[in-house]
Amino acid sequence: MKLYSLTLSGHAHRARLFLSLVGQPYEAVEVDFAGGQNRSPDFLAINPFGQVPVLDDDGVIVPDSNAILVYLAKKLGRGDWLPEDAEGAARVQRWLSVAAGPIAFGPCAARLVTLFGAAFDAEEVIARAHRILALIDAELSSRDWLAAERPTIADVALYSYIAAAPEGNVDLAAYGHVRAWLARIEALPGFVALPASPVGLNAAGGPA
Ligand SMILES: N[C@@H](CCC(=O)N[C@@H](CS)C(=O)NCC(=O)O)C(=O)O
Repeated sequence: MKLYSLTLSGHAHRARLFLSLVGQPYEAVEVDFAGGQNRSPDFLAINPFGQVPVLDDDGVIVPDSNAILVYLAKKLGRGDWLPEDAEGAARVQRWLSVAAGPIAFGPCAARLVTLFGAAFDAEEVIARAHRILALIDAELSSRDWLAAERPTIADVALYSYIAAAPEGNVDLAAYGHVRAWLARIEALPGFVALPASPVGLNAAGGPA
């Protein structure tokens, strides 16, 4: 398997994290965004959206981080990470939607402002991040994992941008249940971290 990736991308990290958690060997191909490779004809042929991550499983091309998580869980027969039953699958899907919605437009967008100078309204995306974090914290007050009695791809999908939220000036201090859940994910065998960047609340010398 080949994964087209970008080291600092939280979306790509979701895929790398899950590949590692399930012990699936793969070749990581770093896409040169600064050089415009994601807009090159070759890359647009595999993902017309010009985005990473994209999985190439021996010619089966799967763009989109959440689609990759679903594909891998199904392909590798990992029903422990993605339940087969209707209720279990729906519980997971609910959180994949959260990952593609309020997480992408909240903590992910806030980090894009500090890390890449994205033209979002920082105050608005930070406020959006806090709204979804408060909801997730309440959900995690009564259970260890988001969608089941054990970790699923729902936890993988939400992890990266919540762990990196301080880089977008989103303080996690008020969300004790979320921080405990992050630590549970980080303790899983095969966990790999999203490389830290010294921006936002993690900036050397204070918030930036
Ligand atoms: N829905 C996609 C979003 C992926 C995404 O936004 N990737 C960013 C990097 S974090 C990207 O490639 N952006 C380049 C662009 O949109 O031009 C997914 O879940 O994979």
